[in-house]
Amino acid sequence: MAYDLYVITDPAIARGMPHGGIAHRVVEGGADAVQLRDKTLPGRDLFAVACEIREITEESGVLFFVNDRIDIALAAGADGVHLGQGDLPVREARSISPEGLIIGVSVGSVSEAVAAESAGADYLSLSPIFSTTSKGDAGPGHGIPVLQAICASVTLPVIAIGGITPWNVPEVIAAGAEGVAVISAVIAQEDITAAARHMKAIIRDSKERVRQIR
Ligand code: TZP
Ligand code: MG
Repeated sequence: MAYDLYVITDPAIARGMPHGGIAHRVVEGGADAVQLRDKTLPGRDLFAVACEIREITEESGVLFFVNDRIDIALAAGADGVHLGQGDLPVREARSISPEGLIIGVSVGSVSEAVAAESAGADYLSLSPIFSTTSKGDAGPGHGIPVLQAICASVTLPVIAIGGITPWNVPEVIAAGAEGVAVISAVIAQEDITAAARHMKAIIRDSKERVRQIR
């Protein structure tokens, strides 16, 4: 499972580009995973968009996640669901999921990370690592030391999210992150495909540097 470049869709940040258009462009730019995140769409519309992204990602073997809504993830045949600390608990999500559904969980501390791992999560995201304006209630960034502490405390892959840019990817990967999840650094850019490609190259180089050191 590759989580190197994980892109979250948000039409408001992509200057009105619809979810499907964003997904199409980031897949072309080499994204490893796409997450559909929309807190405004009614369930039926969210389901239609999820089916569209499922098709786009399936053709290229890109992982597809739905934020918050395990019902939509299951109905659309997504690879997984991404749950926050206020969403359905991992154990309950697991109990209603078919085998193989990937469950990602947002965490903000070592204790939340350890709890999510023992509850059966498949990957974790430290949220937010840096401050961001893309999520109103994200709160202050936890910083690199918390990322390092979480990576040292769990065996699950940890993805960093919040305020990630091409400039801070190297320190995030060096701290132990398996990948980065981004909104604005990719989808707020004029050329979304090129921005994804650039980000992916930086992640690949950063991982290569870490491999050489270890
Ligand atoms: N969850 C935690 S921070 C965040 C989400 C969805 C927003 C990340 O957006 P950006 O633009 O990459 O900082
Ligand atoms: Mg959530």
